[in-house]
Amino acid sequence: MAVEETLVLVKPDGVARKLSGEIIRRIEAKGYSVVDLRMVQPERSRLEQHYAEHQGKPFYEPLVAFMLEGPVVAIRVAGDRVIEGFRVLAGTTDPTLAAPGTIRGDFGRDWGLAVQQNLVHGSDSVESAQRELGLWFD
Ligand code: RTP
Ligand code: MG
Repeated sequence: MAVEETLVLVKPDGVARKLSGEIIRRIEAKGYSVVDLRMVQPERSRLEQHYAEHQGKPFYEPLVAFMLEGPVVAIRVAGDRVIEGFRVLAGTTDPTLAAPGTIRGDFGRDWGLAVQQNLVHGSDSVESAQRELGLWFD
């Protein structure tokens, strides 16, 4: 057993489309535990820290602008190998390419929307999870 914690964000598109409950349902159906949860209207500085690794990339500014469009739901999720496991539940970054059965594959929209509108974020390593959980939860 490798019990881990990860940060899941329901991004502004997921909140606006009222998919937060469905996303939490899938997390719990997989057997993971919701340990903490809050709705946040992030300020730019928090997003700059969250996405520090992407600064300078072409999609960075559109990504930050998109994340400022509305509230996000931040979820602390615990479970065995949950960091990797949630990313499998989410599906690959581009919703067009995400497999059916995944959150992005089932609900991600293809009609002219940018890749950043992909419903969820999940931490990608133990180090990222610790850093991101510290950023979104006190
Ligand atoms: P996330 O961090 O949100 O869980 O997603 P990820 O690991 O699958 O993707 P990552 O490479 O970390 O990128 C972070 C977010 O930036 C947006 N993105 N847009 N080419 C593009 O327009 C592009 N590439 C990435 C997505 O919102 C992605 O989730
Ligand atoms: Mg990432």
